[in-house]
Amino acid sequence: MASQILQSAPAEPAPGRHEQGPEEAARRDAEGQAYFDKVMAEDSRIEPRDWMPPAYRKTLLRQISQHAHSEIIGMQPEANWISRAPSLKRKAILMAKVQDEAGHGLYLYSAAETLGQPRDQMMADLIAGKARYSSIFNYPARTWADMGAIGWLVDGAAICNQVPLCRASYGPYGRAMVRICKEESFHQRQGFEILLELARGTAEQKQMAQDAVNRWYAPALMMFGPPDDDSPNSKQSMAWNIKRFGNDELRSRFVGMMVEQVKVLGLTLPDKDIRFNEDTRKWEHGPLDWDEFKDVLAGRGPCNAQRLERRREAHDDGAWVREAAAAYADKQRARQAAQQAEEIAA
Ligand code: FAQ
Repeated sequence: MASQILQSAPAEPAPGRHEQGPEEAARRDAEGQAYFDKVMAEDSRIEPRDWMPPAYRKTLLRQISQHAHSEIIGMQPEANWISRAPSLKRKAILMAKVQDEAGHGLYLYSAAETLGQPRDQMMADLIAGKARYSSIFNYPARTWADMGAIGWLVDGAAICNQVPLCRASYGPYGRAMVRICKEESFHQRQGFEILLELARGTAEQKQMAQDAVNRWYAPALMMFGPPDDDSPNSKQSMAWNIKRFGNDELRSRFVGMMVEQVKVLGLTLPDKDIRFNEDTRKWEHGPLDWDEFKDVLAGRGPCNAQRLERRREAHDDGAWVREAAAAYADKQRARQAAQQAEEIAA
């Protein structure tokens, strides 16, 4: 079904065909809109060269680029602990995890580029402080137990939020999410295992694990975004089959998962109001500090300035790599062109 639809997809005009008359442009837009509506109704997929409403493109670019930036900035709290991990094995695991996050950023920047935004521009917006990234990465990682809490709670929340995105209506985004979610599952397990080992260790180690869970719990719940009543984008994103569930629904599911897992850890969640509402069949949690969330989004979180500064330094430090890669690509192109010219002449 999906492939049948895609075969008849009206494409964006080919390069050089932009100077069409207003009538042709209107006809193309009407055909494109009809096709787009059909894809949405059939819960199928839009691909990069298909016609799409400008607002759909803009929403996807917003969400995918923010998501990519989150993965890249999200490397910092954990990268900071690689050299201090308590054993060679822990260092190797943490290094692999942080590298995975870099990979996620790359898949997502690639997906965003298919919407027409150059990667350089996205990166420039991030380092200029104009782009958003997830609120969660503006909190400090104070102890080794924070590596456990980040893996268990932050990657756990990311999985809960992102598994439904594997079915996002935009093909490149949905496909990138499949691999990302598989890797996030490994990340969550490793975080859980760090906490489990600490929780089964000395009284001090158990306390360190509990303290980390206490500090990361509420920020992890806020990762799902503002309550539905205060979420300007959810309704349209759900109508376009980008988001499949509202922020509150996913937050409630996450709380339900954590309630069970924390028992295995022998720790507690710092929330005395958690309960399962038999009438709504949903998990409920205590109040969250949405003023703090807004402050973090406005750049006033505990680590906002530090995270951006580090990102700028890393960008500057990487300039020679980008220059070398560009010079290599130029050389390859020149070599190929010379080879082709030789073949034609022969
Ligand atoms: N942080 O109308 P909504 C990870 C903004 S990856 C910052 O509800 P929407 C892996 C939102 O952008 C974590 N800003 O928005 C990892 C909007 O502002 P705008 C990232 C937030 O898009 C683990 C405004 O508030 N995951 O953790 C946040 O429908 C460990 C109104 O909100 C994704 O990006 C927030 N938490 O729903 C990596 C998943 N929440 O743009 C390293 C994909 C909301 O209008 C280490 N994204 N805002 O100016 C999504 O699912 C959605 O974009 C939401 C927000 C759910 C984040």
